[in-house]
Amino acid sequence: MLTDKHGTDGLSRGKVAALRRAVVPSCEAEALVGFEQYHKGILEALREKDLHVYELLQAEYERLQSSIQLIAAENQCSPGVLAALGSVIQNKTTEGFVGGRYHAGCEVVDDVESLAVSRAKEAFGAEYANVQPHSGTAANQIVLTAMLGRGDKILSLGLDQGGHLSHGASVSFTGKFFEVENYYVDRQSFLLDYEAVRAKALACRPTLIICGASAYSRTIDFCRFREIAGEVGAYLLADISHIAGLVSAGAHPSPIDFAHFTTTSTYKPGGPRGGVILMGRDFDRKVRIGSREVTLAEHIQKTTFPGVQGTPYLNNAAGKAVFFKEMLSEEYRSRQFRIIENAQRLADSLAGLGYEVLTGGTDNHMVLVDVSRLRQGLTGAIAQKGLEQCGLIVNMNRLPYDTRGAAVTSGLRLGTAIVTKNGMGGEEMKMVAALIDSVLRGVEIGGEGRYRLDDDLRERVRAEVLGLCRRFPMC
Ligand code: DSN
Repeated sequence: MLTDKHGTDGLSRGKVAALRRAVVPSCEAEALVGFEQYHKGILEALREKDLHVYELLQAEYERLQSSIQLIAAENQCSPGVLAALGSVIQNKTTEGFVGGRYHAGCEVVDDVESLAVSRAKEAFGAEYANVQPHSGTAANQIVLTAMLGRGDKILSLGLDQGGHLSHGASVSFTGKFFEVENYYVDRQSFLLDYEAVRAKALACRPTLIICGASAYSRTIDFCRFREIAGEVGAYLLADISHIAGLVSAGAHPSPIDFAHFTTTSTYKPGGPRGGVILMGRDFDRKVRIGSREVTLAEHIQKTTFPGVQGTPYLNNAAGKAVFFKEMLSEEYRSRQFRIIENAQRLADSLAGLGYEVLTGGTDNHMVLVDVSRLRQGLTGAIAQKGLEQCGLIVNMNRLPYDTRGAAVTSGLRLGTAIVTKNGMGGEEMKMVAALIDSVLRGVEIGGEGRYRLDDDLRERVRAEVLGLCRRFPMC
């Protein structure tokens, strides 16, 4: 059975009660007490059994509570998602999909996976959702394995232009098994040039086009990409990992009915680690695989298991179910618009302080800054390390046409998802921009990547960062 059309839309609590009676026939009340005690004790059990790991987890918690997280690829999941991830459901082994499992004892996890599927479909307005991919990269691997033969051609945005490793980089499996052609952003505006994408597609005739990026701060025209794919007879894959939350909330146009396949990681929009494959109107389109005709959805299921993955991570499926419900809430949806407002305020504040913000601003959660234009010798690497010492956590990023390598870079990529979740607004974005500016103007730059940060400057910025962290703790 496929889960696409057959997910349990809103598994009622009455049905859950019946399911519990079926799996625990005679001791329902005791089972409930046992469940709560077992899980309440998990941190204590870890402290008792492995103090070393316990203290490392504690240190990570403290790091997060005392620094400002501005990495555009990061987000912060809720305690509810954490609880699902750390529950006994992680112990269940099975293979296959709901209705076609290869192990006994799946009556509970089947409902968990079905719930995650139906909520994912609702959150993204999709006809099909597959919550089994272990990551966004795995989701892409499944789609590429399903739709391409060895040596078939992909057209994608290059990694050094803002694309992603799994979109065809030579160092990834995609570059190894497929022929890859890239399209580029415009050299002056750093914007996608759709006419150039079309010309490249007409020239190279790819089997599959990938759109979506990990370092692009402007709206992506998925409709235009589908027109181009249609013109050359290619499949279209939209990887929306970075903007999935915005798409779900309507804060960025959705690719669901334009792309044949939409993929996303689930942690970037604020859920558990993992990936999802979604499909809109093309989900039941027929394709010939060998001698059989199957739908695209059926083909993706079979390629997920047994094609690419083994047993699904059912604790992640539970975490995804919790997260997709959160995505449907008014709080989550309105937050996505505030994330963009905060990114725009951060971009404007940095531009006002003399920074070169790529494309002149942002339409999403991300701000790309060319720090090399600020001062002679300043690189993304120095900026990242100097800011880290002051509690401002960012990541260096190669910019399109960057002359520096990936370990040095000319750019920084900043994101506003976490600071927004923790309650910061426009005024705080202005303060954060000023703190970044203090560090980047104050850092002493030596030769060959060396730098020195004055102790007083570090302590002053650190104190202001801690003040903000206390006002806006992790929630
Ligand atoms: N895809 C990488 C990034 O955008 O930084 C990791 O999430």
